[in-house]
Amino acid sequence: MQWDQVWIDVNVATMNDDIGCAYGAIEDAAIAIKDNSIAWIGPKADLPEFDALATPVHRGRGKWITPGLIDAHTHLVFAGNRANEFEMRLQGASYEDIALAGGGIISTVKACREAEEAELFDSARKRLNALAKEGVTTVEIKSGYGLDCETELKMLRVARELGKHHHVDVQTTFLGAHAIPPEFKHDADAYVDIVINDMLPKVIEQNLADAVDVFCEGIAFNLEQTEKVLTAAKQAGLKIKLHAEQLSNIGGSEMAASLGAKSVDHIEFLDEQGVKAISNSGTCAVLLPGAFYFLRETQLPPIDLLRQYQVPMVVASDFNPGSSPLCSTQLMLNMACTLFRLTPEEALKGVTCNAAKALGIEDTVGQIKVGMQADFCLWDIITPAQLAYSYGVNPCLSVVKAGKIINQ
Ligand code: DI6
Ligand code: FE
Repeated sequence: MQWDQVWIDVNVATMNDDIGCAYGAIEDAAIAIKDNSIAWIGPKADLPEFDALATPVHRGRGKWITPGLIDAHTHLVFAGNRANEFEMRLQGASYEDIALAGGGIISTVKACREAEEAELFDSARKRLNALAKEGVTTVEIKSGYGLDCETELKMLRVARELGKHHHVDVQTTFLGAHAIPPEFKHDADAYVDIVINDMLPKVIEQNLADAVDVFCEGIAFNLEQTEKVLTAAKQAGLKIKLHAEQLSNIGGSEMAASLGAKSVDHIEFLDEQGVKAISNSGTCAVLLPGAFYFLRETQLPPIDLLRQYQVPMVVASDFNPGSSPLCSTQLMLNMACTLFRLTPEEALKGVTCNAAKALGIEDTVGQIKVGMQADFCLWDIITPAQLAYSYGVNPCLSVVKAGKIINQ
């Protein structure tokens, strides 16, 4: 066998369901890499003979390997911060009160419109570095703090550039319909027309987005407006997803499911009918415990129903300056378990195989399986549950991205 590198003395949480045990675990395993992909994975005892003199062999000293982590929902590109609103909320103002008074998303919009592209890039790169150090190898980044054509395109360009200059793969999402901009305060429909007829064609022409998202909510876009945007995006061949049922239930998830959305995100207020709908359409449920925690929400997402209807559950940071200024995918593993009562295995699926599904990239990443891209992390842990159990001392020892060992 001719391989580019081999890993031995490792336990591997493949996250491959076909293996038929928790975490798809293979203890005392070996992994062989060829041309950036997994060429062989299995018990070390079964490893075919290979030219050990010509092949770099890495030893994991009995530690665990998992797929590279995937953060499937972030708003990583933004300017400024909203610490003042945090203080207001601690004095009793609600997230919705602040948004309705012209703060919230709109205050970040003002900062982003003023920011130079280079400034947005530099701050976003720092955040991406923080995620990468924790083992993230793929991240989704949304626009949505521009709300005018120029700034939305600027945000997406920054997100695309980050992907080109960083080992972390970036999936970009156009979220032009994130909030109603002040200029259209009394005519949201006119803004939706601009999103569809002005912004979306440019986003597509410049190949700036892999998917389109909308904030479907009482304080943002209604069902009809949301459907228009998602339908236009779908017709243009883009993947679609939705911020839905975060603060109330207005049926966004069901509508998104009927259009074949990859995911519905937040979904604290999703009911059984909605869960059935997303289950039937193969739509993933993206859980965002950071926003739940930071906004001190009390309505829990319907975890038992999601389990009952076998909806793939995803865990993501929703990293953003307003509702989840918590730049840590590892922290989300812990919060998904403590706040939402996911098992550590469910949480880890949420940042690996299921996160890949939500992004529509499950054929290349999210599991350690022959033929998939060689994206994985070596962790200083003796049981996979430790990834969700403890937080603060980063257990990430090594990151391999597309077969390359990353020094960071
Ligand atoms: N829901 C959220 O939690 C974020 N966006 C959204 O639609 C919040 C974004 C922000 O407050 O800046
Ligand atoms: Fe979000």
